[in-house]
Amino acid sequence: MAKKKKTHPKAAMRAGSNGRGQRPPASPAGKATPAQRTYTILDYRLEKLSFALRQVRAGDEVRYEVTGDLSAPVPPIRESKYLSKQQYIEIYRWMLLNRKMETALENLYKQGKVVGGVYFGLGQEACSCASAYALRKEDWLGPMIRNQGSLLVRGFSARDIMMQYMAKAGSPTKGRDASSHFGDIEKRNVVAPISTLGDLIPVLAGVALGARLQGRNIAVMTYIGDGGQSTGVTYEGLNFAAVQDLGLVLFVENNLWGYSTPADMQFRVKDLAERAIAYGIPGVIVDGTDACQVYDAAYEACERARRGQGPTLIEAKMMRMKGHAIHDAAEYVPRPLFEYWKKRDCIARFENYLVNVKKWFSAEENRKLIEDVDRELEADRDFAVASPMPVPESAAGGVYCEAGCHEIKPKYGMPRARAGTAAGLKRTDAAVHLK
Ligand SMILES: Cc1ncc(C[n+]2csc(CCOP(=O)(O)OP(=O)(O)O)c2C)c(N)n1
Ligand SMILES: [Mg+2]
Repeated sequence: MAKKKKTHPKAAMRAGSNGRGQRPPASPAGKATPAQRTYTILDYRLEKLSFALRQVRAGDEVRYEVTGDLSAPVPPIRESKYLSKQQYIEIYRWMLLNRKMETALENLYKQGKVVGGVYFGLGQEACSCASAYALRKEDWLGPMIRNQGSLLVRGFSARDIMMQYMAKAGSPTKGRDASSHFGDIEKRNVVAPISTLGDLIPVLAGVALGARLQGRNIAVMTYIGDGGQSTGVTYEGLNFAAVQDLGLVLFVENNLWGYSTPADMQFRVKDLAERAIAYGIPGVIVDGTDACQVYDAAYEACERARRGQGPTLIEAKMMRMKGHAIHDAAEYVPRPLFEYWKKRDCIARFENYLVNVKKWFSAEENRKLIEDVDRELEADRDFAVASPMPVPESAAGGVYCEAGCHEIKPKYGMPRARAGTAAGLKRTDAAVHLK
């Protein structure tokens, strides 16, 4: 006899978690009473998500169901307060390149040309590209593995990224790493992704502190997922940045899944931006599929950072439209959720906005731009495929310290530190601790 499917009592308790629909009202009128404090979270979205995921267990089987309304109309793009027409088009181009490069990588993997796995940011291109676009040359970026679009915006080419995935001799790590663990601390100001979730946060805070010691306030941007934000080091790094007023711009990429764990089983707050309250820093929510909202929030946070006013936490809500990596078919994701987010595709909506809503761009110009991206990508892919693998002897290089390889040069000037007695503090150059 077939087993009757039953909802596990714990699962039933979890239904609609993240506090949705479970909070007591602040007061009968919905306003705070004198005994309650209120906090503000800036919310740029034009659509509030009204669904939740619930776990259903039947025997050994665990699956997820969506509860709530998935029929809402697709929201429009929110006009940017800061972007020029030209900048809109540039961001659109980066997003296209990001997506097309990942499609090319998927094909290269299927052709057996990729060494290791491939990680995708499908559906998250607006978040990667429009956020990094807000950085200036002197600022710093610490991308995570899905932020390949951020790497493109920051000056790496699709060729670099494809060569890296194919472990080619000419790749950024010369064939030593088979995914995106590479950066550039000399020219592009990019810290390599760190796989240990959350560790980029204190590292980037340290970069901001380093610049501060050298007399500058810069913006340092990094990302953490809905899963990774639960790590202890996220708290430590962000709290340190908050206390020191360091210019950290932290994008919490809430793409609803951490591996196969839905966000509803990862945290109880309604919005991850609420975490900012506990750090004593501004929290902002954006629709991560709207490049304008992402850019505006990033721009404001970067400006704040450069004024020396400290970190900002920006929660970008979106959906990881593929599995964790290429090996993961994401069978655990309820299909209607994919359909819902497919309608909210960040590139299709942005394209429609530029061509049909703003009419800044004719269909013909759009076609030319797409062809141009395709041409660039094909040339990069062909170059990457044809380029050689590292010679075996090269594996011995870079293992032991070579002359000058541990020398860290100050980037913005010599550190300035206070010296002297408490009564008569004066500013001096103090490079001594760097030696
Ligand atoms: C400290 C730590 N714990 C666990 C892992 C293994 N791990 C790698 S990615 C991942 C899921 C991350 O989910 P999320 O932070 O939501 O990012 P997403 O993949 O959705 O972008 C886990 C658990 C890790 N890399 N580091
Ligand atoms: Mg996630």
